[in-house]
Amino acid sequence: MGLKETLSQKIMDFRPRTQKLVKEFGKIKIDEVTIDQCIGGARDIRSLVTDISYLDPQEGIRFRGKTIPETFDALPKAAGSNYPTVESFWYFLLTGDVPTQAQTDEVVAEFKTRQVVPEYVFKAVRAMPADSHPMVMLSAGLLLMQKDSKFAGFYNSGKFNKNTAWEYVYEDATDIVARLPILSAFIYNLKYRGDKQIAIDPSLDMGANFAHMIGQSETYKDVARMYFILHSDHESGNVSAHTTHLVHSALSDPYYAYSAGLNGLAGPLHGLANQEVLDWTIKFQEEYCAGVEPTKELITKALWDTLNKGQVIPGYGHAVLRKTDPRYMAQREFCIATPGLNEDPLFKLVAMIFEVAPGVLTEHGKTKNPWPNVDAQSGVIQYYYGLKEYAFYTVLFGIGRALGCMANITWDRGLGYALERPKSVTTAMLEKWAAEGGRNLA
Ligand code: HAX
Repeated sequence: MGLKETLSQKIMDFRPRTQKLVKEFGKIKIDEVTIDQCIGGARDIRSLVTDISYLDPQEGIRFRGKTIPETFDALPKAAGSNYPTVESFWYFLLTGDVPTQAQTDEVVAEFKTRQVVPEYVFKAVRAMPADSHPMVMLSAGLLLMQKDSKFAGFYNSGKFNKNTAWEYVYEDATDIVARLPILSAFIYNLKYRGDKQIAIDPSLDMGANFAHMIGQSETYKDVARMYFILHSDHESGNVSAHTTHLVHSALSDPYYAYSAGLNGLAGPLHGLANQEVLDWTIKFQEEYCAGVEPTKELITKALWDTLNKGQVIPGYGHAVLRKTDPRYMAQREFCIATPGLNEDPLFKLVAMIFEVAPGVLTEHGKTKNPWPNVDAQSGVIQYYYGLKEYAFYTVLFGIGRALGCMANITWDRGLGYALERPKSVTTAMLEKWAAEGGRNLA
């Protein structure tokens, strides 16, 4: 059975579970909301459902029940590599099943038929101001392709049917996942390589082809595979995933939805943090280490200088996690295991920051989590391989995050999730309920 048929079967089998929960247990309480959650970004309120990944504050992310090492271990590997193909991971995220090599090969072949980005997109992105941020180019380039949306076509056909709508989301989702690396490589070459474009190599899997299209080395193929998988999904409450889910809940098609998700990813408290980490680290080298080796004392001073200016330490802290992000650790292990990279001064500096920053942040006393997140480590690897243009790093994140966001909205439609519409209250209402010791729910 191919991916779509397997997915169809899974969705049909799953539907009664969601339907039963709503019908028989719909009024069972699973959470309550406090004033600080209401004002403080809905933190921790259990009001989203996804079976694709789960983020435990202590353990970190599990994709379909598997930790990061278990996921890497279980999936079929790319030819000649210890890393799985992104395509096998896509199959796994969508279905929860580890694909066989034959099933993986089918997805690889399918991506090739879907990955072609229309010429008008390149033309339009080329016409954008040269100093546009690459995330603007990515989001706009994706949105331009909306006219090809199969979901929108189905909706407008007059034959729209809730039961089969997910199939059209799946079609768009797969097109988007396959096309984004091509669009991103185009943006990279346009902005940073004098518009010297490299054609798709149809013999390569997604990660390897991306490396090829941005003129990268053999080793970078694994970097791309690892990076896209690690950044794919972090349950549904983070800004990019939640935005995508929210926008799609209005039955906006996946192009609208993920373009919006990318705009959220571009925020410095979210995906753009990887760019900020490199910026902070390079500036630290320039300002504090001119002619001298970085020391823990210098790093401590630089961290305090940043905090005393009222700024955050990029790459540290997390809204859910309360320990070092396993995505940070997976990348750190890659650095340690890669000859050359493990001796790289920037990696050594980031490793030294890892030794110092949690203590400084704990002493500072504000953040609930003084440990590094995924963004604290990812830029160093890119920089080492010659991707020194760190404004591009969030684009790489965006390619990976598409896997999670697109798998999630395919399931959203499969299970018929409702239009998202939380309720607002006024500050005066909060003040009244505060004075009364809580809202009278009777
Ligand atoms: N440096 C300094 N202060 C920090 C901090 C950091 N790295 N992380 C949190 N704080 C501060 C917050 O600004 C907040 O201060 P105020 O009370 O003055 O507003 C306080 O600590 C409490 O925050 P928190 O509850 O621990 O964290 P939040 O859930 O509010 O925010 C963030 C989580 C990730 C946004 C936050 O830790 C942060 O800004 N980190 C730096 C930016 C970053 O690395 N972002 C990437 C996160 C991972 C991700 O999504 N990647 O895409």
